[in-house]
Amino acid sequence: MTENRANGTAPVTAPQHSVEGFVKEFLRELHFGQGVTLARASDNDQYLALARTVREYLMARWLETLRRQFDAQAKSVAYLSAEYLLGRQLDNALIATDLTEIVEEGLASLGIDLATLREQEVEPGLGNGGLGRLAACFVDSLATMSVPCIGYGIRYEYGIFRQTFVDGWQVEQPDTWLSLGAPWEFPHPEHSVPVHFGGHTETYDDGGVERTRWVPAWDVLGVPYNYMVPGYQNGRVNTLRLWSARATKAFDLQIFNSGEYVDAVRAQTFAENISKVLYPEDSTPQGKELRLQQQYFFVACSIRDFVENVLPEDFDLHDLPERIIFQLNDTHPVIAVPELMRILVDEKKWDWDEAWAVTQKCFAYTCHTLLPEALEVWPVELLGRLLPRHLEIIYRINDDFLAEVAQRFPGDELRLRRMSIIAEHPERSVRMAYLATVAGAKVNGVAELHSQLLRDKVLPDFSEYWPDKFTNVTNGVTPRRFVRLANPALSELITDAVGPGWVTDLERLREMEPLADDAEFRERFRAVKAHNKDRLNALLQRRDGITLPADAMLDVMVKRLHEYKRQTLKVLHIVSQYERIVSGELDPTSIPRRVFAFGAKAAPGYKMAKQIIGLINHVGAVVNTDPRVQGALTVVFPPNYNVTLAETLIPAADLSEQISLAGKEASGTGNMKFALNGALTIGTDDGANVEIRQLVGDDHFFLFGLLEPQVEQVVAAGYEPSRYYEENRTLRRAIDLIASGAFANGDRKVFEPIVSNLLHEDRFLVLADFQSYVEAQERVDAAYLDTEGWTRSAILNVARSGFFSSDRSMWDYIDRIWHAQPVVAR
Ligand code: 26W
Repeated sequence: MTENRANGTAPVTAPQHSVEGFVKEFLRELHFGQGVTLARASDNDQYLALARTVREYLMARWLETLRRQFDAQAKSVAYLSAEYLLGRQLDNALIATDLTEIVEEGLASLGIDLATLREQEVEPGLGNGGLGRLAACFVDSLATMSVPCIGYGIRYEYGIFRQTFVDGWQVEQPDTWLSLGAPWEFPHPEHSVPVHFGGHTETYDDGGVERTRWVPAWDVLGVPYNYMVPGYQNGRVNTLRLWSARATKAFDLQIFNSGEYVDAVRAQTFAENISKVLYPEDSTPQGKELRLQQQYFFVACSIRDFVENVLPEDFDLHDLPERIIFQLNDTHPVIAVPELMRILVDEKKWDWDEAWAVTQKCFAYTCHTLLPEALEVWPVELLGRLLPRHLEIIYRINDDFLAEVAQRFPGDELRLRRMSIIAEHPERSVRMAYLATVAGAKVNGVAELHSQLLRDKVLPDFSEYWPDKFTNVTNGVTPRRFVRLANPALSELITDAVGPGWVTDLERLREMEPLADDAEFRERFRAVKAHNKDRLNALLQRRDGITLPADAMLDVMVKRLHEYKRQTLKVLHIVSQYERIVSGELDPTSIPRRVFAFGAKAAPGYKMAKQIIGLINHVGAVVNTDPRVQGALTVVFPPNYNVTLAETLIPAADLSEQISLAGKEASGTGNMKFALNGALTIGTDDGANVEIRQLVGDDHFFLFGLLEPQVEQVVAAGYEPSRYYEENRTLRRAIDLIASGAFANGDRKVFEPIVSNLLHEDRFLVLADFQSYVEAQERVDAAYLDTEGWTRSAILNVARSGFFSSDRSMWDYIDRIWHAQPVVAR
């Protein structure tokens, strides 16, 4: 694909959809693409040739999609996201093209095992967690639904760090995902876009009108890299366009002129640093200059690209809202708002009001958090230095907005101060969520509870001011990757039960409900779980040398390590079970054997999170080897949890841990993946757990903990965690055991920060919810002993979770926010 605008008929045909057609093409790629013979080809050569062969099958569809879209002049969704956590591409492309069997057979005829080649692919980990994975699910759904969408983001050279453990402590390694070749990307340096930074602004007289121009100090080039986003067996391929920073010619000249050649070459990398590395912070933005550079870099490229390359040449920008909606994935791309204003007002010379009217219709904002510390603010000093014109534009937007508010609420000074986009304390800064809310046509949260709290707690003045602007779209996950691809055995069972249509119409899972009462079906369902556990066991052995005990309940908590998610609550439960066993209070043969599996990365600078990882590993080392436990409890923590590991871990799980403090987890999406794969949830009334429980039913969900309004009350009454410690013997003994150094070779200092945080601060009410959690876990144990009852619940979890397809989320966005249409084949 070379030219966005091209609408000529491309004489491109896919290779034959047959074993012979595939083998011929594969060998051609191996010989002419990789330059090796089969006899000499490494696994990596074979993988690269395979990837290129598979993408050839997608190419004609991609070109045809572009042509159709151009002809239809339809409205497109431009999803602006600083993160896309895509996962491996090969398998997804294979299921999208229905090539899996052909490829398996074709490779086998050459003596090659498809599974071996799959393992070669390093997933593009261009995201931190939920928000990045959601973006990947959404672009998958839009392609599958034939809705025109272009995903815009950053091609980080280093994605999320690779996590290793040294003596149980997290050590980060760089993620070199590009080092062995990147067969899924299409670079287009000829479509590079310049992006400017720094400098100053000046006004000038433009035939009697005073105008402003920005005189930037330096610039970089954004090089687009295109990725295919194949729809599921629908002949459609959308585009994900990620930007990579390069030094510009002008930039080169300026520094090369100084005569310091070697320094000049080195300085060039300064520009290229912009897309060098993904910030591994999750939920706590650090306000770093490079991060703001990244944000502006990718949105400036994206808007320029859409306006100049995607739209027809003679396009009247007044009609922009009919052709585009820029969806802001959290506040990270919000600088796009003043950028579009700058283009319209400074470059196109429109009136301010005219430009603002169009801009307000082109953006919508999704908020993904409730933690106050996760709401991005940029110091005015920094913003003004890096983007002086944008800061002026933000000031003007704020002035106009506050003038409007003052008219509606005369004399209400406090309200103006509360609603100002510019915060004065602790330092003058721009509240990006407020800017997004003022500029966006719609603002949405990501689960019912979250959207309600967003209205009532985070943006109350704004929701009072614009009640209709606020809406909810509950998150979803793509059934292609998280059921069809990740769980082939369950997929086959479901297809047997309800036919193949469920993959693109997930509510059809409902038709399975009656089968929960069918003993034979339950038997088959258990066989699927057992098979998936074997598959997980084999992977963990290969990957980490971990062996899982046979016939154990698999209890899984996988998500970023964050205090609000409360991995410590889970640890306290494990330690307490262990303590009760070794003290003789609990007979280990009286409870179902359990494997506690963790997966979690901690932000490298987040000390407490790293401590908690150390604690989990150290508890595991003791519990797993104590003979008194008799194998009743096993803790496993495979390092480097990522999308690829999730695909094997989630289908094997019996129990899903969703135990955040009520009111803190915006939605969660792992919770949905587990339910769809037949795990039961133990969870608080938080995020999308609320909706999961409503749908699957209370009898098939283990609810515990304070409800959100109760959390408020407990905190307001002056929460004292030490009281729970003193009053609850089980809790006290668990904490005392950690404090004693039992998990640190007797060293009491190692985990002292965790203990003292729990006893004296406990921001996330771990101790307050402990008893309720333990009781819920007792209900889990009892339920698990009733094998038939448990299986029935698991089947009902699958059957009733169709709502959590990201296809449904996309229809909701289309209805409530985008008003875009699918483009169907003509
Ligand atoms: C570095 C700054 C920063 C700040 C916030 C980075 C990343 C964030 C995100 C908002 C964190 C995130 O991923 N949020 C998650 O979004 C998911 C998708 O909507 C939700 O399911 C999770 O509940 C929410 O934590």
